[in-house]
Amino acid sequence: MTEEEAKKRIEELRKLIEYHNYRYYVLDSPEISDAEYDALMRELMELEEKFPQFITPDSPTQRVGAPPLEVFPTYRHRVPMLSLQNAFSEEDLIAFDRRIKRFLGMDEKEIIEYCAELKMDGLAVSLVYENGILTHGATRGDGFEGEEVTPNLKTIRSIPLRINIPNPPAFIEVRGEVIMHKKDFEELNRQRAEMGEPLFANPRNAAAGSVRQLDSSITAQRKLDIFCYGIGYCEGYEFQTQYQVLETLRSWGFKVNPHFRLCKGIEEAIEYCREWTEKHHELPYETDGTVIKVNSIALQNELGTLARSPRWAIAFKFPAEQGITQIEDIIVQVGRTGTLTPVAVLKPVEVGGVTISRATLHNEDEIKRLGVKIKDWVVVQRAGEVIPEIVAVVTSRRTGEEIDFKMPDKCPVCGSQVVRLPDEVAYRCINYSCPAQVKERIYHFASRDAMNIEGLGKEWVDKLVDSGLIKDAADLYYLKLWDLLKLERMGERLARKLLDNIEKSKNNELYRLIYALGIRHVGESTARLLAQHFGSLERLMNASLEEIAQIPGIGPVVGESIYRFFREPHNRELIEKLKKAGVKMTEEEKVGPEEKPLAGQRIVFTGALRSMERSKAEEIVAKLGGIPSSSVSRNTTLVVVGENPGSKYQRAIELGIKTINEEEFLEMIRPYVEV
Ligand code: I6G
Repeated sequence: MTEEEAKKRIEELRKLIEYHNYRYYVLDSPEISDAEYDALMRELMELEEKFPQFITPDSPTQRVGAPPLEVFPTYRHRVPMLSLQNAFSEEDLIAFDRRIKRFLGMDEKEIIEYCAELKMDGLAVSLVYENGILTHGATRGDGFEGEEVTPNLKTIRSIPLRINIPNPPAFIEVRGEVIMHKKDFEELNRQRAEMGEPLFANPRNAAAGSVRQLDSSITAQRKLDIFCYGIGYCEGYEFQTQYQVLETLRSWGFKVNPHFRLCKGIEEAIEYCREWTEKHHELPYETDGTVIKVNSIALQNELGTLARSPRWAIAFKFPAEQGITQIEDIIVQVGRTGTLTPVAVLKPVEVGGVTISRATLHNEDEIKRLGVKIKDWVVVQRAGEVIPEIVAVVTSRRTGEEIDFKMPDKCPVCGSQVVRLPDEVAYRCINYSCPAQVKERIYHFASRDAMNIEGLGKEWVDKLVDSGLIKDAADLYYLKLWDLLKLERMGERLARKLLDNIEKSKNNELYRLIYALGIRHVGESTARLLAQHFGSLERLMNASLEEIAQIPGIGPVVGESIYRFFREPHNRELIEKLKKAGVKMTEEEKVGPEEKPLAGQRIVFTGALRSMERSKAEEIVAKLGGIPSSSVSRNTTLVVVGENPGSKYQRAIELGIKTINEEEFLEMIRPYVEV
C-alpha cells in the first residue's frame, strides 16, 4: 500500500468507525455486528501503526492510551457554567413564571413558551470544539474554572471527536452531563465490593469519580455516557430558541436526551413535571428533576442572570423515594476475593412500588458512619433502582433494645482469620480455599460473559463444591458422568448435557478464559485487549510488568494487578490444570493479518443464510482476516447471496462485483473453521 492509499483508507476508516460509534452509542441502533466493528478498528490500528505520520487527535484510536497525568490543568470557561435556582413545588414554578412576566413587563395572562427537559444526575462538563474538532473538555468546577479532563472525556464513545458537518462553528462550548447508567453503576460497585475497594454511593459519584481519574485508562473501563443540553460561548452560529439548540446539537451528532418538550405556558410545564415525577424511576439512568427554561434566547438575554444563576431557568426537584423500616439482623456475605460484606435484613417495606427486604451496608466504615445497630429503625432509599441503601437511623425510635454490630474476626463461612489490609476498607477472609470464595470464583468462571458454561448455575456449583467433587474451576473438566449422577436431582440426560457444555467451553476464545480467571481490574474489554495483544495465555503469564502496562488502554494500576496475578502460585497451578484438561490457551489467529485466508477481502452478505446466523458468518469472515461489511460499494470484493436477497445483490451486479451462493461460501471457509 502506498502512502497515498494508506492516507485515503485511514480517513475512510475513521469516518466509518465514528459513524458506527454514533449508531451504537448515540442512537442505540447499531447497523453492524461487533465483529465487523472490531475488524474496522483493527484495520485502522494496523494502518496507523505502519503510517504513524497520519495519526490525528480526532482518530477513534486516540480515545484510549493517553499517558497518565500528574495533576489536572485548570480550564477557564469562556461563558461561566452557572447553577440553577431550585423549585420544590408547583407553587414555586408558578412564582417563577410570575417573576419572569413581571421582569419583562408582561401581563399575567400572557403565555410564555418554555422548553422542559429532564435534569440528569451526573457531572456537568463543557466540551470545546474548534473548527469542529474536540480540543478541550473540562468539568464545571466553580463555574468559572474547571479541571481539564480531555483525555478522559475522549474515552466516552457518545462524545463526538469532531462535529461532522460541512461548516462547523469556529468555536463552540457544548454543555452536557456525564452519567453512568444504573445497571453499569451496580456492576461497577459489585466488582469494587468484590475487590475490597470503597464503593460509590450513587451513579453520580461514580460518574464524577470516573471522569476525575488522572489515568484515563481507568476512565476508559468505566461505562459512561453523556447527554448534551446547552451551549456556552459560540462563534459562527446563531440560535433562536432552546428547542433549536437541542435539535441542532442532535443533528450534529451529539447525544441529547429525547424527553424534552415545548410547553405553552407554565401549566404545561407543570404537567411535564408531574408526569416525570411519576415515571422517572423507569429510566435506565438517574435524574433528580426537570429543568424549565424560557424557550426564546432573545428573552433569555433580556432576563439575564442573578448572582450565580440565570433568571430564565429553574430546576424542579423530584421528591426522594424513601421508606422507614426496622433492621431485623445484619448478616455477612463472603465474595470471590474473600471480601466480607455486611447486609441488613429488613422488615419488608414498600418504597416507590417495590418491596425491599435487604440493603447492603457496604463495609464497616459505612456502618460506623451511619451509627446503625441491629433492631434500629432506619430510612431506606432506593438508589439505582435495584440496590437499596440505608441513608439514616431514626434515633428517636430507639428503645435501648438495639444491639451493636461488630464485624466478625472469623470468616462466617470457613472460620478462618479475617484481616483488614492497610489501604482497604474491606475485611477479607484470607483462606483461598474458603468454600464461599471457591464457589464465587467458579460461578464467575462459568458465567455467561466468561466461559459461558450453559446450565452450570449457582445451585449446581454449590452442590459440586459441597459434595467435594470440585475444589476449583479446573476440576470441572475432570468430572465424569458417575460423579454428576451422585448429586441430588441430577438425571442422566441433564448430566450428559452439562458435561457436553463443559467440554464445549474448552474451545472458547482466549479472552473468555482470561476474563474467567477473575483477575482484579480485568473486565471483559481488558481481557479482549490482552488476548489480542499476547495471542496466548503463556505469553501473557510470562510478560513483564512494563510490557503489560504499555498496552494502549491498560494503565499502571491494571498492569500491576495482572502482573501480580500470574506471580501467585495457586493461579499458575490452576492454569496448568486447565491446560492439562485441554482448555484452549491460544488465540486462533496467531498468524499475521496478511497471512490470513480472507485478508484483504471485503465481504457483504445479502439474503438469509440457511446454515447459520448472519452475525456468525460475519464473525467467521473477521476471524479469517476479512472485513465483513454491511453495504456494497466499489471496495467490496465479494457478495455472498442467501435466500431472498435484497437490493445489495442488484448493486453487486451493477458494479460487477463477484457473487457466490451460501454453499460456495461454506466451501471457502471449511478448511479453516468447523461448519
Ligand atoms: O445543571 C444543569 C442541568 C441541566 C443545567 C441545565 C440543564 O439543562 C437541561 N441548564 C442550565 C442552563 C444550567 N445548568 C445552568
